[in-house]
Amino acid sequence: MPLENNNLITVTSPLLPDLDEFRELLKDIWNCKWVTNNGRFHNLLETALCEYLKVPYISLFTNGTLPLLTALQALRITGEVITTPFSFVATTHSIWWNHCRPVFVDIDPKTGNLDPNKIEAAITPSTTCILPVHCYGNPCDTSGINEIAEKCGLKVIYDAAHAFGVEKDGVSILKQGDMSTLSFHATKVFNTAEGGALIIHDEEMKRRVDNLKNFGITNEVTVVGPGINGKMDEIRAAYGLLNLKQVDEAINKRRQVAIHYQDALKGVSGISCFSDMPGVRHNYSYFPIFVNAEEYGMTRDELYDKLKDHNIFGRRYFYPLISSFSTYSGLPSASRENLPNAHRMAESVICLPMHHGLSEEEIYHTIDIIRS
Ligand code: T4K
Repeated sequence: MPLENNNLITVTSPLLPDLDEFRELLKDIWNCKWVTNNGRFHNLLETALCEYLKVPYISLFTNGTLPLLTALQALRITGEVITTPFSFVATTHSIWWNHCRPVFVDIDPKTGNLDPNKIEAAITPSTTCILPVHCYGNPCDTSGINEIAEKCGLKVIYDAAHAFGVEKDGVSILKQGDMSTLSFHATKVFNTAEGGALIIHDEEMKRRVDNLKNFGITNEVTVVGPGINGKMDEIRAAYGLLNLKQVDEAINKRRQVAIHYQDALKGVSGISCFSDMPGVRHNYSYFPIFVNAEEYGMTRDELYDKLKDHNIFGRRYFYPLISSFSTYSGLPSASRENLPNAHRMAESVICLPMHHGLSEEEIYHTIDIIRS
């Protein structure tokens, strides 16, 4: 773990609050001595995020994995859950931790997201839920997914860990499905160092989720269910409040980085990237490129290593596929033949450095290495 990484170009870098302003908020916390359990900054951040994200209810968590676990609990999901293999392991682990069985369905190569056309064939009498991911912040085909869910009586939980602030046709994509989860990890567009949230559509469910993340406690002498401890503390909430003030500026800077990459890589044979999706306000959380080894004259891994040799640390998100890990590889739906598009994407992707702090020099250094 480098103490100073100034000469490295990393895949991301956390958006940090202004230190003086953070010190002032820390003084407030020190003075009132209320450091967690629904404190003032926690409640202020919930209100501010509802306003920013244009959603009715939010429940803050200590990371982006606990909201996934809690959403499955809150909706009492059992049996089989249809999901994507092309994600971070937390998505599938949350299903496993709830003693449910993940069923992998292939992705759409145009978006990297669960392909609705392939979902119905995977539904069995045990299926109760679909858990798609808005991968890289690209919105899923929510109408296709919702149509199947309605027809078959399934719940939908969107893992929106990458999709902070993403809108489609002017509406937050967090409004889709029964619930959506967010991650506020340091590597995300909006971060509280560690943190996360669950987006909820009604007051009764908000109460249930708040209760589940506080051990199931309703008052000093009553515990109504086997809850967990998922509460966000005051220090992270204060950090989040300050970061929220600068997140739009950070997204704008990310957009500029994306434009530079898109323009400069357009003509490079064997390198492709996603096209802009019509009507989508993107957050540019990642910038994946896909390497066609034959056309490019170098494999994905050779390019990845070459970038590293020049101190540019991209990441192969999401390689290997979740379905390839030993916990899941024995499942029938994990077979390679069932997931051709996911394998192709996992084997060709490199996420290039993408964050608010990249200089033009760093962007063009990366582009030059890819072009050379
Ligand atoms: N669902 C999805 C779809 C997700 O992608 C994730 C998490 C989750 C659910 C679960 O949310 P959380 O429970 O994590 O909140 C990262 C993150 O740990 C993880 O949050 C994220 N997805 C996943 C895609 O990526 P790594 O292993 O890539 O992180 P790391 O430590 O290698 O950092 C990457 C680069 O970021 C470093 O090279 C430098 C930079 N960095 C990182 C940290 C932590 C910094 O500059 N400062 C930092 O403090 O996993």
